[in-house]
Amino acid sequence: VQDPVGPKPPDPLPAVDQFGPPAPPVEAEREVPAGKDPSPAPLPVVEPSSNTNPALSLAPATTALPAFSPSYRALADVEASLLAWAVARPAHARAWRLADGEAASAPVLEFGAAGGLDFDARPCVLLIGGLDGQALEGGEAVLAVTHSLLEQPERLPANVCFLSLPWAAPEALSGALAGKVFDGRNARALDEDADGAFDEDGPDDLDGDGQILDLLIEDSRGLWARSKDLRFLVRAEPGDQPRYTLVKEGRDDDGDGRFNEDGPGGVVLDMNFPVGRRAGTGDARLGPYPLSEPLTRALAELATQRRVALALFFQGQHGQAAAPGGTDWKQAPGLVSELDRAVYARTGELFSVLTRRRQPSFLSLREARGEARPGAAIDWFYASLGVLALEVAPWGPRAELREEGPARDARFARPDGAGAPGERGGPSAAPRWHDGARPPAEADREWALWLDNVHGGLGFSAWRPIELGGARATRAWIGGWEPRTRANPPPESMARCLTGLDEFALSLSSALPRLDLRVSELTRRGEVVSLRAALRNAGHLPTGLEGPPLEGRSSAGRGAVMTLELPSGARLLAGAERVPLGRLAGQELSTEAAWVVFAPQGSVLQLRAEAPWAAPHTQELRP
Ligand SMILES: [Ca+2]
Ligand SMILES: [Ca+2]
Ligand SMILES: [Ca+2]
Ligand SMILES: [Ca+2]
Repeated sequence: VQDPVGPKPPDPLPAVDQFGPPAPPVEAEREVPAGKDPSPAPLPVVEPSSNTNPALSLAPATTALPAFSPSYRALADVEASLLAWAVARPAHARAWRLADGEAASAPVLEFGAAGGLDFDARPCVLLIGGLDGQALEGGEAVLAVTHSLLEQPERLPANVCFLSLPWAAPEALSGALAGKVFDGRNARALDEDADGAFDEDGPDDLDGDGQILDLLIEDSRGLWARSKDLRFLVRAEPGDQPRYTLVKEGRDDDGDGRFNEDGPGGVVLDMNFPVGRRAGTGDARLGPYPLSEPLTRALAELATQRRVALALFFQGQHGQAAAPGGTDWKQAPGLVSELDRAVYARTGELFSVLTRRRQPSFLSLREARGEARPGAAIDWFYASLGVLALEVAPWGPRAELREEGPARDARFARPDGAGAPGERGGPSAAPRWHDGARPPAEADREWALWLDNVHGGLGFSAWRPIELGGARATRAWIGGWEPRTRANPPPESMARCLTGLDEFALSLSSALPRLDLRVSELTRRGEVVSLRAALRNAGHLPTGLEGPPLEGRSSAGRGAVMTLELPSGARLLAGAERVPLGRLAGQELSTEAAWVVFAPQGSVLQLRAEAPWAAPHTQELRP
């Protein structure tokens, strides 16, 4: 599954089943004794600040944050917003650029609660928008979450650092905003068809209507056939006729018989990571080698330098929160280990509650997207760094379908008759368009429900015949989803599809583990000191993840650790200097460790606790 690139995968922890089936809510300060099987509680939702009366709001450190309202905006506007927010919140935020000095760099806002540890020593939450190069609404999601968190900085969890990158793929997002880039590729020129010419055959506006939609070409070897819904296609099966090839609207510019086989760009940054690349062999979007692009390399370096606990990638058009597994089939064991699936299931439930969207509690990236996603960033963040990485899609058919209503089919209510079968007259007319045997794929059915019940049936351009010219008399049709319907939300849906994402990000980051040392004995007899201590995880998420189920790993590694540091003149008589405690679940108390130390009077011992997702904690002991 994983190519041998990037940091070593995390080591497994003792096989303690810390997560069983979901349990009813429990009190926040429940303590789970060591060795027991703590039943998992739902992750708590952070309540809105109780200090809601503006007259009573005396938080002095803040000035007015410039207002924010979601819309389609350009990179310069994104960057200007981050700079303005950093100026308005000097105690909490600073703005900088990732891959500064490269052709494409991405603006960053780093922020967190005032006071406490330096930002780069804190556990870190990444909020990344549009790394797929398509999700402009992902950029708006990161801006909206960031703005909401900075509006009430007193709600920010202590000692957690947030890194917001709203436009993580600036070249492709700029292209998407201008309607020129459709598949998320950056500006690197590639010769996809290896004919020695670069970018010689990209999409064109064939019918001059100002839009580039889809082009359907009748082709006996095509991969697509009709469905029962005349708008949608299904994957062709043996015996299906006629069949179609589906491409972006365009002509065969170089006359090689293929359409749009070498368009502008480039690499999809979200597919440029080292995990699962074999599934995308021959797909130029993955790039020539893992982390080949300056921005993906800079992002990976940043992630390895920081203590990243949580990474939310706001992108995709499935409207759900997807876990790693971009190449996982439903039945396969999958990239995410059993133990970690339970953690992901709890985040999925939290997402459901806070966004009021129905979704399966565990959903792999491949299931959510309905197709393989090789080289996906979340797969690498999870598999190599043990990060709780999720793809959160603000937009999707369910973003506005929160309650089930009676289904209505707007195709029969269109006054202009659009949606009627695309036919040509005469004896050579194409077979009727709506005689497909199979229903559309599930995703298409959901989008059809949104289109008809929420969007009044507008936004899908009915297939209409077009002359392609050239030697072959090929039948072809232009049609499909119009811009800002399925690939990105209509402008009026933008704010609605971001609802609840700020509370989701805040609740997850507030649930990160917190280390609490419990010293149960500290006694001195002459120069001999006896010490007993345990470590409690006072947060609601575990201290880290197990990582993917890979063979041949040793069992030391990513759990919580207590370390006893002695001053000069002192020495250990019994007990270990470094005590690995394994992974601690939310609220779990570790087993107790004991030490006997030779320590002259006046010695100061340091007991230090560390864990992958938590701020380190040191306690001074003066026996
Ligand atoms: Ca070429
Ligand atoms: Ca190209
Ligand atoms: Ca057109
Ligand atoms: Ca061509």
